Amino acid sequence: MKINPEYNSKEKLLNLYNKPLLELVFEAATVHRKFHNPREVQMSSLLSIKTGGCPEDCGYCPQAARYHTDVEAHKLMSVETVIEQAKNAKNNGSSRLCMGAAWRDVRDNKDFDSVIEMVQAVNDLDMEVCCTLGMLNEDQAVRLKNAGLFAYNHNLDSSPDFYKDIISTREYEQRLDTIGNARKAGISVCSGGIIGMGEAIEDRVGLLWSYMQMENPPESIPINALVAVEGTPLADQKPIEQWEMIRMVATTRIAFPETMVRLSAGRTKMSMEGQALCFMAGAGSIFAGDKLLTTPNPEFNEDKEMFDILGLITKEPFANGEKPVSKPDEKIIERKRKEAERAAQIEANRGTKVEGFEPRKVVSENN
Ligand code: SAM
Ligand code: DTB
Ligand code: SF4
Repeated sequence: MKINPEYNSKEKLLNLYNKPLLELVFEAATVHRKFHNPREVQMSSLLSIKTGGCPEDCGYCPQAARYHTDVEAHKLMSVETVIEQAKNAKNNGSSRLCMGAAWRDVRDNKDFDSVIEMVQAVNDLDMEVCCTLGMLNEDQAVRLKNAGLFAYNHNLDSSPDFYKDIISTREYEQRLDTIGNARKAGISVCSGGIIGMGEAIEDRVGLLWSYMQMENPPESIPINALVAVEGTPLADQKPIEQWEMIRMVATTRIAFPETMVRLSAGRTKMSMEGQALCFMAGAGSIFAGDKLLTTPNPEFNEDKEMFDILGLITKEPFANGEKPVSKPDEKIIERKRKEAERAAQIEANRGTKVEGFEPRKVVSENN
């Protein structure tokens, strides 16, 4: 049962969201227990592999170049640093690593080759690898899949209507296309949204309704509360009450009984009791570590204490799907072959110095 047939209209979903809170939590907890082990919560880590400087205008995002925030633009992280960070995350109990890039879309260049190598390396560590890199075409999705990518994260963020108030540089339809491309390549889909951006409750339900209409709804739905960042258009947005987060998690759980509902951004503003109700209502994962992509998250020790107090246990990797096999990437092999050929040619040129003739010097390999 990918979606719950009892809630087959927007109106029914809206009534569900508005149910007396404890009734809603009880119903969600009942569904949760049928399909999941309620003690298990997955710890995932986020890693910003390419921070800031993004050309898009997502109103919530501190990484958009056009907003004046404290986030500085960096170039792509090295594969070695990613491996080191992934090992740290694994040692701290994370079974999944989500690598995020502040890109509008993926380009077929050396940076993408490096991301392919990152995916292969993290998959080799027996962690679920997730990427969120912006828009993706079918070929790129296939390369990621072959590298060993477990999931692709691409959020619809809100209802189609409210989306237009938040983002103008990318259409809702384009987001659906990217999700479709990941799906076609056989990658597990992670897609969710943000509450607290000034949307109506109908928009929260509208987001869920978009997923309900999919032939294959996401295996994973992250629910974020807006982290209002100074310098972004949504900086002065009033924080939502944690009851709203609990309602959104519970409604998502009931509507998508088999899906992993992730309690994502916004936990620093929640109490342990508020988070406990989210776990009760079906949240099966948190982001662990003191940083999300660029904004703060609860300290590792705080979460450890919360797990101990609530009797939660961490979820093992690949409980919801087999570990992908990493295959060699043809494009990288071909690029490395050409580079080696060029290097050999340069070497050979050095050896064929003819008396009275100076061979032309090669200034840069990238020319
Ligand atoms: N650039 C890629 C993209 O937009 O698809 C990937 C990275 S982007 C930061 C990933 C997601 O993080 C966004 O779709 C949004 O849902 C979430 N996000 C970004 N800024 C946020 C904020 N201030 N509060 C809550 N969620 C946020
Ligand atoms: C998702 O839905 N939430 C995560 C993950 N997918 C990539 C990102 C949250 C980002 C919060 C803002 C920041 O730290 O920059
Ligand atoms: Fe860029 Fe993604 Fe931020 Fe939008 S959410 S501005 S696409 S990094």
